[in-house]
Amino acid sequence: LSDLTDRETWNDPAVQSCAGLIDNAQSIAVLTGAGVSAESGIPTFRDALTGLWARFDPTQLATPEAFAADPALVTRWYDERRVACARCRANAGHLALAELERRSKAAGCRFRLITQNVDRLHQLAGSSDVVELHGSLWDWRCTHCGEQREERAVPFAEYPPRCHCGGPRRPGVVWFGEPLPSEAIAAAWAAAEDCDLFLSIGTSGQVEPAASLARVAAQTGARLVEINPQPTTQSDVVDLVMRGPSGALLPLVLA
Ligand code: BV8
Ligand code: ZN
Repeated sequence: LSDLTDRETWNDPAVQSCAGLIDNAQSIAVLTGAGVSAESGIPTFRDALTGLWARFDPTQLATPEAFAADPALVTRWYDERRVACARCRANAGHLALAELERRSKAAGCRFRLITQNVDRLHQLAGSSDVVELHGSLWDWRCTHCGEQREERAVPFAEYPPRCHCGGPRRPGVVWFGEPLPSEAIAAAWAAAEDCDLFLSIGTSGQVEPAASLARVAAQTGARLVEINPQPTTQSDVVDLVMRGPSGALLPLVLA
């Protein structure tokens, strides 16, 4: 990210206009992806991946078929991510989004944070009622009796971890090919339709149905802002682009 530290690449006018859009908004929807956790040290899906990720494509491991074929391998991969995440702290971008929620609500502006991330760093930063489109790395569910619990102790002692009923437990995330939780998708769609300002932050916009939210917001007349060091699938529909890291740009917007 070093080449993004010089001021001109942050195109200051964009920071000011984003702040202006926020001040005038009546309803704000934010969609975040792995990029907002990058500055916390959590590798994104499309970065050069470390650990198990170097040898496996997440779309091959994050599937019900992979778990059925090799529950030990898949749960070991998720446990590696839990161990890495357990050491991570929320970064300035997460904290700025929690602050934006507080300011919006104090100003009578509706606000909804929708995330594709499964690390729960938004909640750690103080964001409340986060819509988790893809579940959480910390929730684990028994595939026999269905009992689901948040598990924070790392690492697991065995793979797959077992329920007291003896059944293998799986991570409470949405795998590729699985439907998103109906209440999460309904809340996200409603927020995208209701908002007059949609912030797409740290997502490459390649996973559906999450990637359609920006277009839903655009169709109902919202202004769209993209915060990302790279172009994305949504760059052509956004009104304002901020080409930089969210951990540096968001605090500037709220300054
Ligand atoms: C479903 C949990 C149907 C698990 C995840 C062919 C075409 C189109 C769609 C499909 C297709 N084949 C299959 C599909 C559907 C599929 C899909 O979209 N596949 C993709 C790969 C093509 N979708 C599904 O399967 C979904 N379910 O459709 O079900 C259905 C309906 C009814 C009944 C039965 C079935 C389920 C999708 C959810 C999958 N689970 N996560 C886990 O984590 O292990 S997805 C996972 O990957 C993440 O949650 C996230 O959503 C996605 C990664 O995307 P990003 O977050 O955008 O991250 P990425 O690395 O891509 O990009 C990072 C960005 O950050 C980059 O742009 C980078 O520039 C930027 N960045 C980097 N640093 C910073 C930064 N930005 C800001 N600041 C920085 N510092
Ligand atoms: Zn059980």
